[in-house]
Amino acid sequence: MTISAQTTRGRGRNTTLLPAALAVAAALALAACSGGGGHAGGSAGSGTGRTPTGTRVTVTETEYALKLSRSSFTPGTYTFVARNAGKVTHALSVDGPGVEDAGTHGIRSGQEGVLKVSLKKGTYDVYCPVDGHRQLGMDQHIQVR
Ligand SMILES: [Cu+2]
Repeated sequence: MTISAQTTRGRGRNTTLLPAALAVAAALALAACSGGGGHAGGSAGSGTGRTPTGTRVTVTETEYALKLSRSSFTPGTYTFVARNAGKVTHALSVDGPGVEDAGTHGIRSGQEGVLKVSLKKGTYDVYCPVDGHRQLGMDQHIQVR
């Protein structure tokens, strides 16, 4: 991913010299911040001044299971959108390296909750913090690598 981004920007650099070089430096700084994990949303434009929202992951919640829209994760920013497709109130929490007790409020049936987290390499626990739901199966481990 990083390599292709640099190649694209490298072409621009040949046409104009100094401003383009500065733009490349800025772009690289931004790329370093966002961790290079999620190219889905943001890398198309110049990127300047945009707040990265990260890779969107939909989590469908039912009684009593979680279904994630993606199974492979690289370090970076993620926006988890928890969709309650069940009948009782659920919520979504993420726990792991650098992320402690991050969670949504209670999400009623048919509604959505949003949780933005920054993931590093390691194992994270994605679960529903409503009493007993985690033990009933609303619990998934994800590997970030
Ligand atoms: Cu729940």
